[in-house]
Amino acid sequence: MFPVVLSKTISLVVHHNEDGEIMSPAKKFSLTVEQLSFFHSFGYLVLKQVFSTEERHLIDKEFEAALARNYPDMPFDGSFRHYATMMDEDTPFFSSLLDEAPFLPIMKQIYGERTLGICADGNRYVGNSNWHRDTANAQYPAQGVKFALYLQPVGSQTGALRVIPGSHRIPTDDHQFAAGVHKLPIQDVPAVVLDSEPGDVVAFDLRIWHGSWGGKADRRMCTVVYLREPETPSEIEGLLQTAKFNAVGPARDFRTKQKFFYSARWVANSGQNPDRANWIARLKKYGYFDPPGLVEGPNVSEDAKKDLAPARRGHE
Ligand SMILES: O=C(O)CCC(=O)C(=O)O
Repeated sequence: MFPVVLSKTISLVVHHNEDGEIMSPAKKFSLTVEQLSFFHSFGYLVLKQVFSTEERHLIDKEFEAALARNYPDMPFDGSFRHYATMMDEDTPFFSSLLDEAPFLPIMKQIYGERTLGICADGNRYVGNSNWHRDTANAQYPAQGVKFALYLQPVGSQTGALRVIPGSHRIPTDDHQFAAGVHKLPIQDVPAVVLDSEPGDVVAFDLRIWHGSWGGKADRRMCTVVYLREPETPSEIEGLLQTAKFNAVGPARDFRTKQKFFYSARWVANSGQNPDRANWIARLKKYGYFDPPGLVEGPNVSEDAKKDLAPARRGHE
């Protein structure tokens, strides 16, 4: 494992707690040259204690609210994964993590102006996650980075993320490698286990081979996801595939009450966040928001659902 202590500076962004009190200033982080080089070569980083105790409590509370909103009639019983986007007014602190520090400054180091903020969400997992890549299983893989926050301690026997270092660089069409990974029990694939404590963040390239083993029902994890702006026709296709998946995947695979991925409010960007405005303008240009169901509005058509392959992700 490669634990990382980030260099911290103070940002100007101020957050309020549930009582409206000003919280300690949000911390702004930047990666060192060595950390950036490690990320590019090996495809992951563990960022230790990014969030304070107060921030962690706020995240826990917003997580509860978001998940409860999406399953009003189906309390979590461990039979399937629960999922909720966390980008709206009921999760103000977590929503801000997509638009602001600590993740956005790091992303600007990794992708520069090609960074596109895509989503923030919460998950209640059930059991193991089979080995998979988040985008590179698709014909046209999008490139991106996921920041994962495990809300409980996780280790090698209790559902910590495990990654095959450097595997984000393996070509999509290397089917022999994929077959080799899938032949072995999850825990026997040579990999690095990324132990994590509440407050830590595990960052990984979406193309890296990853999975988890030994987790019990209700392993709680939030993510913040960015993509790299596409340049070539096949990269544009990768972005559009992601849009199509996001449009119907959560409702279909995780039976969420919410039948859209982005609220009308998120897309309206009423807080006038300049970075979000910029992402939305660029995403619109590619037709990212076009699939029915992606943005709050008329119901998703059955045709749009049928168009999609089954869940791309390797977990329930
Ligand atoms: O924690 C897990 O079980 C897997 C997480 C994962 O695969 C993901 O977020 O892409």
